[in-house]
Amino acid sequence: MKKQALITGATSGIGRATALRLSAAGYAVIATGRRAERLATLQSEIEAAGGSCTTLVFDVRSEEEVRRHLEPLERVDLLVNNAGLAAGLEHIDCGDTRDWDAMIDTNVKGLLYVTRVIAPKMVAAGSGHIINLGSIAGTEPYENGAVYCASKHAVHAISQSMRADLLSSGIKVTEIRPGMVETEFSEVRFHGDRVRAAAVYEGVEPLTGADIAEAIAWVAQLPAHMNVNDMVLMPNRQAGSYYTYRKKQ
Ligand code: NDP
Ligand code: 8X3
Repeated sequence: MKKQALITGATSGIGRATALRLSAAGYAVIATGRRAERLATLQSEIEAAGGSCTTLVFDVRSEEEVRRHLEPLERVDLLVNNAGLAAGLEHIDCGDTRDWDAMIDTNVKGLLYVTRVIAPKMVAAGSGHIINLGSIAGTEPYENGAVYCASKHAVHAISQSMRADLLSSGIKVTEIRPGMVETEFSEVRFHGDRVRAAAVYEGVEPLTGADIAEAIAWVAQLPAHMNVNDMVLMPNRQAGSYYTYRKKQ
């Protein structure tokens, strides 16, 4: 029987690439997100390549939706808590509280709701692996990013505590903490402004969703006695939130 991998936020970017990569590695994929059409396309792509994919359409911000869709799952061997976003880039005195709610409700509470349903299944099975998508923003706060950085600091803290909580059950917890990855992330952050989003990646070759998926697939196939607690990944021209070398165009 194939191992089951549940990936939240599989309609785009890192989550979509991870679903494809884990399917290629032999997992039966359970792909989730809010955009049903995107999930249907992903499912067709995976099935055309001979893989197995089921899709679940729900919003991780709703505890009721999370429970309704995930409680019926019999087994999950690998959970990739990926769904998340940045919304806005402003000083704290100018931020939109609706953006703040979206980030905290998705990046922190959504991750917790999903974990609360899946972790007991792993504990009962006596095995499992949870991979949380953190960020370099989880240890390096930057100007204009107070709430996004706070949400990823929360993911960093939750990942460390979860690892301790689940030690005796033999469940691995890994936090993947990327720097700059070109996905729909910046377009979402700038509320659909593609020009502003493109400027984020000007003069630098960013990582891709497939790069992060490769790291996730590697971490997931390690022997049972070996875990990666925390992995930081950046483009070779980035050294942190404030240090990016950009080639003049
Ligand atoms: P994308 O915007 O490309 O993908 C985000 C995914 O999250 C989408 O599939 C989206 O699906 C899903 N999502 C967002 N909100 C919700 C919600 N309320 N309920 C369910 N799903 C939701 O961005 P990335 O792939 O870049 O981001 C993935 C993760 O990686 C995030 O946690 C992000 O913080 C993190 N990250 C990204 C970095 C980057 O530079 N790109 C760097 C470091 C970390 P849908 O809209 O269909 O619901
Ligand atoms: C995404 C990376 O530095 O743009 O988490 O916030 S950053």
